[in-house]
Amino acid sequence: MTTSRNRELAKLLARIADMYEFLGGDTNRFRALAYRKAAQVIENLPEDIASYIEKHDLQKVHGIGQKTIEKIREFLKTGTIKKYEELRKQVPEALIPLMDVPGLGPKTLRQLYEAFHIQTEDDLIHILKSGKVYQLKGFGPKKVQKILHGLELRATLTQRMLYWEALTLARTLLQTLQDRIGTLIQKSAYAGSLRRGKETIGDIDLLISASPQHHTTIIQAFTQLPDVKEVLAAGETKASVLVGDNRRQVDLRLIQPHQWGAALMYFTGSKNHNVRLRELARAHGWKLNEYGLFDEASNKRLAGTTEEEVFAQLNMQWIPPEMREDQGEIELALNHQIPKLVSIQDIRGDMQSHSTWSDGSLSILEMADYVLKHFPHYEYLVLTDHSQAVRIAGGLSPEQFRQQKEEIQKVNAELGRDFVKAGAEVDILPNGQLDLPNELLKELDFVIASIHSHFQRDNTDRIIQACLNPYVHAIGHPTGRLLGTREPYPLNMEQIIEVCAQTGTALEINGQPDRMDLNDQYARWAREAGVPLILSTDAHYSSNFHYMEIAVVIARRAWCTPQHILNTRPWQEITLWKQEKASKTQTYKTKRHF
Ligand code: DGT
Ligand code: CA
Ligand code: CA
Ligand code: ZN
Repeated sequence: MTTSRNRELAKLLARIADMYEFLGGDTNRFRALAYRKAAQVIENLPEDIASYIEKHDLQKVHGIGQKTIEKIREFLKTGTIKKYEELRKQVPEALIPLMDVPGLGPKTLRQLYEAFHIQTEDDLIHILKSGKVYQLKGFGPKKVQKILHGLELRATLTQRMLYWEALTLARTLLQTLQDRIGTLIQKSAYAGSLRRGKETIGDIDLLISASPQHHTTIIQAFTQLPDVKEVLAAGETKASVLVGDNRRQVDLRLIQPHQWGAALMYFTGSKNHNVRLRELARAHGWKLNEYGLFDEASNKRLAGTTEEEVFAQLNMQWIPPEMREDQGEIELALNHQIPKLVSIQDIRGDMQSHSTWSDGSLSILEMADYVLKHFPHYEYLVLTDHSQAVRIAGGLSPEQFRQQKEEIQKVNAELGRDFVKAGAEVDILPNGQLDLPNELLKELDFVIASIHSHFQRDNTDRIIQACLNPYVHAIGHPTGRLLGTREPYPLNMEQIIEVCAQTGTALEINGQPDRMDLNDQYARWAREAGVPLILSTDAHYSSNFHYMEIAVVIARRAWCTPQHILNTRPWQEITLWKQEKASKTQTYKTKRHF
């Protein structure tokens, strides 16, 4: 089952709505509403739109108009909607992507466009900063500040990609090359910040090892890949291109097979890590570069075919790429103390996911089916729908959680195993209290508490109060940041980690591509303080379950072994851990007279 097409279509329909709204007028406003509604319906369909539209009457079941349905069929046939191409020509091109910036909807942009004829982002920033904008209705310093801040945050992501965007792009490109000229390729890999698992990626660095006689053909195949928009450079052993609508830069370097290991190390970086390695080599009278490890005096080649070989020659253990940041890993490798980092194989289940009961797109059975098919080694899936305070996400009342538990039991009976666990993502209210009573929390298999409101204020106390509840097992997306759109709320993370350690509360590493929350640095602090971590995807769509890779990469950058991650344990052990957590919390509260 795929919903990526649904999302693409939903985005396109929402864009059409944006265009109509920007153009303005009563008829257009009405059209915008219709398209926006269709976008919402399609985003939440339980199955691919192509098969869904054949089985169901979209007009009768969802109230989508005939005209819109025609557009959907057009998309399914052609991959685009002509009307959209028509409409976007009537809107200054540079303004279209700005419609996603918080505080800058299509209506606000139109207002600015009509008053000041802005055509570009620079025009907009100029007007906002000049003060002229205050003549307009509804524009005060607060709103202007918000927009400017949103534009700044956006800029960070137009210059760099999210980890997941880069990873999927790199894999697609390598796979296409493999399909087209696979027989010429000996080895291929992505290197650079992507291989190290950084949260944002400047450009993608691809390496291919192949016999020199094939280099020209490979470079040609690379520059002719389907999504290449511009070739920046193409030489004999390297090329740079811009790919896709976002024009992401991808560099390719061709490596001779015997130099593969040295090149992979060199182009993986980080720069600081490489500097340290070269120093170590020099101390032996050797030199290390992208071609190999050589004796300085005789120029004799000592190693270079594989990374392992180079590290071994330097008397070191192989270092996982996620650790190559010169933060102490070199010393560990010299002492043969590199930890065995957690991998996706160690994960026994997903700890946060949403079904159609709240804002997810799949039923509980569909979720379980998908997960069992794609992650056959998982032993459990924790369902954590929202609680009632989170209205826009269709949060559940205590009564609904109890009804949901019955459905979970039915699904588990059908699966013949206790696979789905009844959890909740309980909202931490503004006053720090929880949105569900303890009587219910007690009955649940796992409770994650998260903040979904009041992002401006310092939320340390709210989170600490949640930790003090014996039935709260973990804090979800602890900092609340959204890469590219929202800063973390003010938080004293040291204090939170301390309280988590004392009360036995776990912290989540949320694998959503724009959350990655906790980040690597905080996760490292948490690990060092003995705070258990849970890895989760926060899945709302079937494809989201694959975000576990993201959570794992953050944990690896934090040097976590399976032991540091709660969901590497069988469920029975988690049950025992929950009791431990409850009693630890009680002890802490007694000691502190809470
Ligand atoms: P990014 O692309 O900004 O996210 O970060 P990286 O780490 O991928 O950096 P990038 O693409 O400039 O280079 C990839 C790797 O290649 C980098 O981590 C280390 C290596 N490298 C590239 N250029 C140099 C250089 O001039 N000197 C050294 N020592 N290493 C380099
Ligand atoms: Ca790079
Ligand atoms: Ca590069
Ligand atoms: Zn949440």
